[in-house]
Amino acid sequence: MVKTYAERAEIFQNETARKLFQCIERKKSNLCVAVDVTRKTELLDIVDKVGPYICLLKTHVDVIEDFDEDLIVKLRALSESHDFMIFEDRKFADIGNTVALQYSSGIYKISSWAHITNAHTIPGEGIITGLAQIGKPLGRGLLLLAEMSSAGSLATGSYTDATVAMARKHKDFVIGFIAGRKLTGDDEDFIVMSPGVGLDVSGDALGQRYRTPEDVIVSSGSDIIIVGRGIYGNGRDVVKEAKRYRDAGWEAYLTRLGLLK
Ligand code: UP6
Repeated sequence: MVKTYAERAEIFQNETARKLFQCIERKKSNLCVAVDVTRKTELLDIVDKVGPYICLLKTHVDVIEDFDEDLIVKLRALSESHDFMIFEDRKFADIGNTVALQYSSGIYKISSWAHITNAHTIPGEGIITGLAQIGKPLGRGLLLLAEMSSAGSLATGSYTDATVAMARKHKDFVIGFIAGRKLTGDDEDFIVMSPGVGLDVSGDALGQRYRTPEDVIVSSGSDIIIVGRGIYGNGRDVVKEAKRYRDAGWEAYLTRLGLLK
């Protein structure tokens, strides 16, 4: 039996995972929007527009040219007023001691504002323990990159399996995976977020590959669709596109539950 988001909100030890599932259920949205723009005002404008339709905002804070503290204050205010959580897609990839510093310090102080961040598993388990030292006391959640959407990704097969094994050892902090599909059985629960989702094109010129919400959620058992340029790219109407992807993601979820068709 496929569990509902509301049922899964009860299962997780991690506070961020529980809150995310509650938010998904409240807003009837499994849409995470990835806003990869380089100016603060542009980022805030898009987030304000799509905020009502998303459960999660994914940032790449290091691409913002005019980053300052005020951006974080405003993003947090939007996260409160529109009711969504924040995921900084930092893709940490170093030894535990270094990632702990990168997570807590420097210009961005990611751990102080991002509910969720993520890490590659290439360095081994120390990357999780390093990030957990900072994030766990704050109630944050970590996603492991078990697969990637880009062509020729090396995160496949035994690498993906070893990543799942690492997650199982840190269930209080690791809440799930970046992957194209559900990686575990129904007896254990991890959140799967899938990037590389688009309804109109099949890829970009730099190796990105797109699949539809139906494909990732119904056929592959993923939980959250991550959509970037499909919503804000090419002068698109961001509100219209956010609603379109929210509806497509929710319809796919209802189909997976057997409530549609
Ligand atoms: N992302 C991927 N694939 C991965 C992991 N992360 O595309 O395997 C991230 C990118 C980008 C977003 O860093 O922020 O998801 C996808 O954006 P797009 O929809 O505009 O292609």
